[in-house]
Amino acid sequence: MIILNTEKTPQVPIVAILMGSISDAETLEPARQILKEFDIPCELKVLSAHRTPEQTINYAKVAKARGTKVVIAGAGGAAHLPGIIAAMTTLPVIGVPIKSKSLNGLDSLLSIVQMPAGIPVATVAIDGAANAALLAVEILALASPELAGKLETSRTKLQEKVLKSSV
Ligand code: RP5
Repeated sequence: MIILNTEKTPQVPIVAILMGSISDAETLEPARQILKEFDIPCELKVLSAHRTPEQTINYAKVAKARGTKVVIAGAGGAAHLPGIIAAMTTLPVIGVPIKSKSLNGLDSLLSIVQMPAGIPVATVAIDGAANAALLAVEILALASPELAGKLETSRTKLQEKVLKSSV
């Protein structure tokens, strides 16, 4: 059973939200919001596969031992961050391709999605931070009936919202 929010002890980041640059933070904000709604401790960190390769590798190497269960990694352009994280840990890694200025995120998408066999990165849509967080919740819910229940409620609310939007 995954232990979720414990107020008295320092929070282990159950989900790590990593980004290649602070310029990605706004795009990844929906992921932070959703994890907050599900009461899942997370931490946000800027780590670049290219600009801070050693720190990135070191972070990935110890993430599992720290208690992190899922990594969300957003990056744009030559978006190697999710791939290098996935290479250095067996934690599930969810990649978020960030919309880039020059190629509208197609570069980011292809960089993240085309991983070689053996090192998976679950890739969501361009700027798909919300789905990255929900996928992380779904993974965590496998070991948490409480979270699974919250997910069911969330789906029901979504259905109601869609049905109500009909005119
Ligand atoms: C990538 O390069 C980042 O993930 C970001 O999306 C992109 C541009 O970074 P900045 O030049 O805005 O720092 O590493």
